[in-house]
Amino acid sequence: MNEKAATLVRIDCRGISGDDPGTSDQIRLASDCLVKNGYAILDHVIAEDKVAALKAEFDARYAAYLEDRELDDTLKTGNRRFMIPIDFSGGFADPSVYANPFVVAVVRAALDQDAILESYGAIVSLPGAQAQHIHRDNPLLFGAGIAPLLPAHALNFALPLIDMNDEHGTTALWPGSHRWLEHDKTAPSQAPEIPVGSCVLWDFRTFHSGTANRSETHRPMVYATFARRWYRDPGNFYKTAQRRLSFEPAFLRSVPKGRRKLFWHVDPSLAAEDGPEA
Ligand SMILES: O=C(O)CCC(=O)C(=O)O
Repeated sequence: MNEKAATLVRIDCRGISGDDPGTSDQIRLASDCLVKNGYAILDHVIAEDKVAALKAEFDARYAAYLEDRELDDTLKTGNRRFMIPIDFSGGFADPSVYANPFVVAVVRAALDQDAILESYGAIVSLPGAQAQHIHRDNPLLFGAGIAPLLPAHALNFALPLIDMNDEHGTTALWPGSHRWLEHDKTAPSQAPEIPVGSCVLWDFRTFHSGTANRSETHRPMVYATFARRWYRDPGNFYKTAQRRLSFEPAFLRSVPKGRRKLFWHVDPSLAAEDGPEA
């Protein structure tokens, strides 16, 4: 663990044994960081060359989405910024991407063992995208004052396909804001650099905002929403053509043991079939 500032904790996953990451102190630290700060940064969760291959695949497959217009299956989330569905195929169907062992270990520690993968896609900021409005991913549960005191009910995972930094833009986060009723305009934010191979996880309640993309290239980041089994994102999927999870039936059969439960809201038999990783 390196500490840059009081609240900017980064977990280096290279030191974590892949056999049972759930038992590692580093994963516990990441989960504690989510509970305390509302987000956690995991470095070296995935090989950089794998992310480079994903970027090439993304550009080839989703070229039609790289324009400043909302389509039936996309959502405009800010100036020149869009949420788009990603199919579970090719590199995007690699379990080390959609259900990375380190990420799933943190998710299961911070939510529970029954957590699901609720939606999967990408957020793309186009060149020249302005800073996004400050927001939470959804309103507080029950719209109630007790909601900031509760344990997390959903987390977002963001895996940048190019470095997230001041030039390409990153995601600014307000530490501790998952415990706020309203945004505190006087509170400072953090705008962490997330290099290729690293990722950031944040509590659905944490205030955040994509920063401007000052570069001449688009900045895609893969996202996955992990949630408690009963929760469905009520705000970001209101158009008929939008897809939370997009896959061919064969995909579910390819999900390895130890990960199947992430999909038991779409096929309950997968929970019964699940077990320790093979
Ligand atoms: O683009 C980003 O860095 C954050 C995006 C985001 O929070 C959103 O689109 O809701």
